[in-house]
Amino acid sequence: MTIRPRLPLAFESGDSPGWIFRVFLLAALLLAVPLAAIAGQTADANPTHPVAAITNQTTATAPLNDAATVILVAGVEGEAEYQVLFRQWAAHWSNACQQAGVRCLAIGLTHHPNPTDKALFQNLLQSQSHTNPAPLWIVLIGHGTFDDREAKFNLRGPDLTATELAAWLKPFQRPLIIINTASASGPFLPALSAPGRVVITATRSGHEQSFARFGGYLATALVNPVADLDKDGQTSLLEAFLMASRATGEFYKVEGRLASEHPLLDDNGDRLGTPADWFRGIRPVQQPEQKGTLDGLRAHQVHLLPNPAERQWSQRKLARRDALEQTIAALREQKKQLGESEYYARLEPILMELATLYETPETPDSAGPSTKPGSE
Ligand SMILES: [Ca+2]
Ligand SMILES: [Ca+2]
Repeated sequence: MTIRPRLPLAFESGDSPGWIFRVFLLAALLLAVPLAAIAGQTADANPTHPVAAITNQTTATAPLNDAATVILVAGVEGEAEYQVLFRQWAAHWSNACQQAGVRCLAIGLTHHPNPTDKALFQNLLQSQSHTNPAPLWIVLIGHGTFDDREAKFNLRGPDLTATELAAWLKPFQRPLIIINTASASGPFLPALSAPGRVVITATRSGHEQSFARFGGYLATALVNPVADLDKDGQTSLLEAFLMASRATGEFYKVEGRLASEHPLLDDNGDRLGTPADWFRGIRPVQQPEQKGTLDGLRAHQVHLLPNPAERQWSQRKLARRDALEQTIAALREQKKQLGESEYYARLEPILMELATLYETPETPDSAGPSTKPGSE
């Protein structure tokens, strides 16, 4: 199977089309050789991770990539209608994981007073690899509260504060994707924002305390091909966020109600979230402050269910590709200061490495050392 290079999101209309064409023509020529070695890869076994009172869902389709893990945390439902909804959303996630061959661990779907769900969650996080190049997804489904000082996710038993979760996640060097779909989840975004992480919240502040519907739309958008805006055969986390945010807005519009939730995404570690309506297609056209990088690039590199070509890549190789794309994005932001010739001089070796990466058959050591999330 041949993997085709994609035009990095970092490119925009200001880049010389002719120059980009030349580099990608070279990449295309390199790719004329079938990647026979990739076709011969065998699937990794999907490891199981038995933890008390946690559902461990094995997969029907084992992944070729190193294993990513999704931890679903279902909070206290309150009323019966929410129990039905939260379980539906969790089922959507579970099905998506199964389809993708991704390990899915769930907390809060079974009743057990001891240990508390909070303790289970903390122990489960501690037991996860802190350095695996594969992403660790943390998905909170439930209700939240905010008392003007601290946002909390409401668990059975003791609640979980944004500050506590931030402390638990501090030792992790691996890519983290943290999605809090609860009401009043906004303060989780600045608390958890860091380089190498994608943070999504259902609300833009702690004051949006009504039941949030965004989580339901996101759970169904994750593997929905309709959300695939750039038509590369896979729905990125950014694309799912955009679709779910727009569906959420549409719900309130159709109901004739004032929207009580405004989802945000942060993936550049600047503690500032970007809403969906600041994107045109998959490109951000506005940023919270006129400095630094835009949100969206990293989230567009993350796919719960990659297309068949990307499923052949190891996580280390994907991480290198993603890091090169991030470097291009950072370089592009310096284009004016650098001047055109210096900009293209610096761009060329990066694009050459990207082309070589696409051309090189997958071997255990071909991708080189893993990139640290913070360096991407
Ligand atoms: Ca896509
Ligand atoms: Ca941001």
